[in-house]
Amino acid sequence: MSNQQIAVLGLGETGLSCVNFLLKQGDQVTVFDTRQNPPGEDKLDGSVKLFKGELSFELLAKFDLIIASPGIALATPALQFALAKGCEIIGDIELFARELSKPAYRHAKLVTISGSNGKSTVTSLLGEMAVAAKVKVAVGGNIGIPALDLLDPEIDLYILELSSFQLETTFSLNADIATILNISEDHMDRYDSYAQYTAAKHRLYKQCKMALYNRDDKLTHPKDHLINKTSFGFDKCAYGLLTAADKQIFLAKNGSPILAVKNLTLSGKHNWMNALAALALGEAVGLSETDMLTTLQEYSGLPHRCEFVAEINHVRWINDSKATNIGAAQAALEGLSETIAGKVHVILGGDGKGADFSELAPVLKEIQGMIFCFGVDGPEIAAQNKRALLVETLDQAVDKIFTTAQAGDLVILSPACASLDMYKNFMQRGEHFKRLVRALPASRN
Ligand code: UMA
Ligand code: ADP
Repeated sequence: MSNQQIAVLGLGETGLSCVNFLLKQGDQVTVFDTRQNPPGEDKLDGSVKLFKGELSFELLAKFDLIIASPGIALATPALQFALAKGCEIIGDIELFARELSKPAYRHAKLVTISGSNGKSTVTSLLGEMAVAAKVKVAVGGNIGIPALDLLDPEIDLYILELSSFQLETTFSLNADIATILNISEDHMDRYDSYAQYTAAKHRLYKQCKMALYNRDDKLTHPKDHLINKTSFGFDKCAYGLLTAADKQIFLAKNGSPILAVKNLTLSGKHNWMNALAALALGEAVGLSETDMLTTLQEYSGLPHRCEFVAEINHVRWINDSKATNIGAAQAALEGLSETIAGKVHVILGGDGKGADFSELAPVLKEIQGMIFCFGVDGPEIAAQNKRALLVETLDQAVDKIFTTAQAGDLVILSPACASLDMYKNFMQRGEHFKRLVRALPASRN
C-alpha cells in the first residue's frame, strides 16, 4: 500500500485508529475532518498533515485511497466527487478485513454481529462466553474499541459489532459466522429509504461463511438461497424456545431443551432471542455449550440496556437509555410488561432521527401507567397517545411518576430516540436518570 496517497476522513475514534495503523505499516497519510476541533487532534502524530473544516473536493479527489469514518456518509458530495474521479473509498473495517486475511492471522476466527437492536448485548455476551471458554478473544467495532486496535496475532477469536454505517464501506470480510439480529427503522436521517438501510445491513451476509438469521424477522433472512445458514426464533426449530408440560419455557436447540429462561439473569423476551443468537454464534466458532450456559446464567447485561436501577416503595425503576429507536423501546416495553404485577410507566423522547412515530402507537396503547415525553421530538411522540404528557426535563418526569406510581409498578426510561438534542450521548442521559432515581426519598410525603 505504501506507494499510495492515502487520506483518512474523520478524526474520531475510527480515524485515529486508521492513522495509527497506517503509520505502523509505514504508509504516509493525510487527515481531513469537517470539524474545527476534531476530538482526536491532541493524539495525532505530529508528522501527519490535518485539514480541518469544509472538505475541498479537488484536494480530496487527488488521493488514491480514502478511508472514511462511519460518521461520514458515502453520499457526502465530496466523497461522491472523489469516487467519480476514480478514488477507492473504504472504511476501517475493510482495512481490518484485509489485514486479517494475511498469513499471521489465518488461524483466527471471526464473528460479525449487526442488526438494529441487541448488537452490543449479543457481542458482549459472546465475548464473555469466549472468556469463560478460555479462548483468546478480542471484542470491538461499533461497540467501542475500533477494530484495527484489536489486531494481534496472538488472538484466536475476533468478535465485531458492525453498524450499517461501517458496512457501507466494507467489502471483504470473511467471517466464520455473521448475524443480522433484527431490522427496524433507524438512522432515517442518513438513508434515503428503509430499503437502503436494510441493504447496508445485508452486505454482512455477502462476507461470511455462514449466516445466522432471525426466523421471526423476514428482513433479516438471507436473500442468497445457496448460503450456509442457521436461525433463531420463538418457535422450536434450530435455536428456539420450548414450552414444557408444566408451562416452563426453555431455550432449546433442534427441539431439545438447553436452559430454562428463568435461569437467565437478563430479563425480557427480547433477551431470550439475544441469548439464543449468542449460543448459535458461539457453537459455530467452537465454544463449549457448558461454558456458554454458565455465562448465560451469570451475565447481567450492559449498563443502560433494561438496567435495573432501584426498587423504591416496591416500584422498580429501569434505565433503558440505549433504546435509541422505536424497535428497541417496543421490545423493552413488551418484554418487561409481562414480568410485573402492576402498571408500566414510561419516559420517552429525544432526537428521533427522522423516524415515523405512528409505529409506537400500538405499544403505547397497551401502557396502563403514565407516559411522559420530552426532548425535541417529545411532542411528536406525545401526539401518538391521548394520555401522554409533555415535560421539559427528565427531572420533571421522574418527580411526577414518583408521586403517582403504586407498589408493583415498573418505571422505565426507554426513549425510542437518540439523546443528542439534550445530552452528549445515551450514557450521559442514562446516568442522569440513575442519579435522579437514586436521589428519590425512600417514602413519599
Ligand atoms: N463527524 C464530522 N466530521 C467529520 C467526521 C465526523 O462532523 O469529518 C461527525 C459525525 O457525523 C458523527 C461524529 O462526528 O456525528 C462521530 O463520527 P466518527 O465517524 O468520527 O465516529 P467515531 O468516533 O469514529 O466512532 C465510530 C462510531 N460512531 C459512529 O458511527 C457515528 C462509534 O459508534 C464506534 O463505537 C466507533 O466508531 C468505534 O468503532 C457509536 C455510534 O453511535 C457508538 N454508532 C451508531 C449506532 O450505534 O447507532 C452507528
Ligand atoms: P444495539 O447495540 O444494537 O444498540 P443493545 O444491546 O445496546 O443494542 O440494546 C439497545 C436496546 O435495544 C436495549 O436497551 C433494548 O431496549 C433493545 N433491545 C435489546 N435487544 C433487543 C432485541 N433482540 N430485539 C429488540 N430490541 C432489543
